[in-house]
Amino acid sequence: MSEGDYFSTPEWLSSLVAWDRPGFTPQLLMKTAIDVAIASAKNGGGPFGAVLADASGKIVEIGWNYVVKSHDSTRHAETHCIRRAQNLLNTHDLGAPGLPELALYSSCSPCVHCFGVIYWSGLKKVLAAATKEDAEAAGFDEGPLTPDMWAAAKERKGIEYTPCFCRDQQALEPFRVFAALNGKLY
Ligand code: AZG
Ligand code: ZN
Repeated sequence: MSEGDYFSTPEWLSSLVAWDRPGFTPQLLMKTAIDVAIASAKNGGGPFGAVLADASGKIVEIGWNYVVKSHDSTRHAETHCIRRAQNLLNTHDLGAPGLPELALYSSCSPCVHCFGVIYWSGLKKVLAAATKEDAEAAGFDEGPLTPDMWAAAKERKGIEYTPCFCRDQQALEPFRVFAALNGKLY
């Protein structure tokens, strides 16, 4: 399968992630999402990463931004992670009874497109490090997402959103790496 394939994991990412190891703290899970974002930026992807973990702190799936390389405007990190997890777990509903409680750790606040994907994914817990403003300062268009939309997602679907989680922890490094490598903005 090619590196651009949706469901395969390139070597430059599989070796970076500690799969199947419970006990990761939320801080370590976010660090992993940021490390995925940095690796993505260094390997021709966009500077965004996401990790889906269960309540024991075990990584279930990862996603990274590969919009430009894969000619796919929907291939944002969070959307990629959710689609891979749904494929892995054989369900369209990541909140289905019988599944472990799952949380999405994103290196950056989800854009309006990923917000929509999260809304219908069944996920109930989302944490993000860098902010919409950080992504926009780096040149990305995050779309017209406002805080009241997260409030509506909580009210209608019970989705808990935690912004600025570990924002101090290297959260801007993916953007710095991407800029230093003259990554293509879109
Ligand atoms: C993006 N924002 C986030 N959070 N994630 C991605 O993959 C993106 N691509 N463009 N803006
Ligand atoms: Zn997005």
